[in-house]
Amino acid sequence: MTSLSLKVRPMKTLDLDTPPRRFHVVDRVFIWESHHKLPKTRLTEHYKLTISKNFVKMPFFLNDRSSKVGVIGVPIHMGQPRPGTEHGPEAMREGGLISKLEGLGLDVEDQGDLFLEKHDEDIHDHPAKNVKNVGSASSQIADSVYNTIKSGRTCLALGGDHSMAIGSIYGHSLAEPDHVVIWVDAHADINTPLTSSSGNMHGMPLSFLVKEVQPYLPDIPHFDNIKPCLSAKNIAYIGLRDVDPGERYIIEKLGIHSFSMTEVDKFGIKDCVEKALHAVDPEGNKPIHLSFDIDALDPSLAPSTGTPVPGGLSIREGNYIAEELAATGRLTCVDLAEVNPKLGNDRDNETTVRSAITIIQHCFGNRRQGVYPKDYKFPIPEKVVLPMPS
Ligand SMILES: [Mn+2]
Repeated sequence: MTSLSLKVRPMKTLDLDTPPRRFHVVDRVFIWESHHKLPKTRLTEHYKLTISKNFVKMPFFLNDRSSKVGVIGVPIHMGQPRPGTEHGPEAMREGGLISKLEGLGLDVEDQGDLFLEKHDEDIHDHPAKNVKNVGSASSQIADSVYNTIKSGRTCLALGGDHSMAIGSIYGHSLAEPDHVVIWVDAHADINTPLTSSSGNMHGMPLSFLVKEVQPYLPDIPHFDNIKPCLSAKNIAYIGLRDVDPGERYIIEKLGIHSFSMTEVDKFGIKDCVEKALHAVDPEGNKPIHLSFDIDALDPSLAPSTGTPVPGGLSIREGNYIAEELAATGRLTCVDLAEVNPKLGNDRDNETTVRSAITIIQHCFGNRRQGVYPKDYKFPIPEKVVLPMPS
């Protein structure tokens, strides 16, 4: 067995002859869940340990919640004008998502697609389009995400356009009021109905959710069930590269943490993820909501999406974000938005769905170094009994 020396904050060093059996990582700090050498009274606490460089050799196991996933299909398209995002969940399932998650040793409960209420008569004189449809869908999504998280599962919400995040983040907040949000996207999606030039609500979800933005919103009918539930300081963006003037203004005014592609280029993805996690939750103990817009990735990796912007994240950067968030052990809800199988040709579709599935797998415990499930049995040959020599 490897010998490890672990520093327990603030000052004690433990010399261990065996590595910890289970652990998870919080912002580069490992929380070690149990070890026979610790006095019993102290086992109830979580020890914060700085870790030796040997950590990559240790097994990575998911905790209780992260090993159980509840999948919800959110076939919403009313937040934007291009038909097709309602087929996103179906495309990801057909791409083998569920069996790939099960292959990671996860307990997966696929709840199917939400049957979203459809209102043929929406409101036409509001600066935001389809408020009635998006409003009623949002409360359905919120209920479903709330129930999934309350049942002890990590929620995976498959979009659907990004207006889905109104409901998923609000539902998450009902279950875990303390949660923080990492928003990975080419766009900031924090337009108010008054700053948006298109009126498409997939560019506005955060404006309805952030408390400090509320004074700048006009009345939004049919949104009575959705309440602002986020503080500006609990959001961090990664991947931005197409931000409207009103959005940039509000990001600066409220001091929202933002790691645009410029910061990704300048500091590298490792620093951006580390800083983003630290910015939203310096203590490293809050539940995390990842809202991942597939258009955060470069269009070469995700061509089948409504608003592609060149110069996006590589698949390595996307996977890294996902791996690091999973490693916190605090990822409680993941949105994967804006896959639109009606855009582009078959090959574009395949590429987009493959990228989306890869990102999701890394959110749920897959690691590029390789993984094995907790109950993995290494095959050994049956014992051969050799005849005794006569
Ligand atoms: Mn988006």
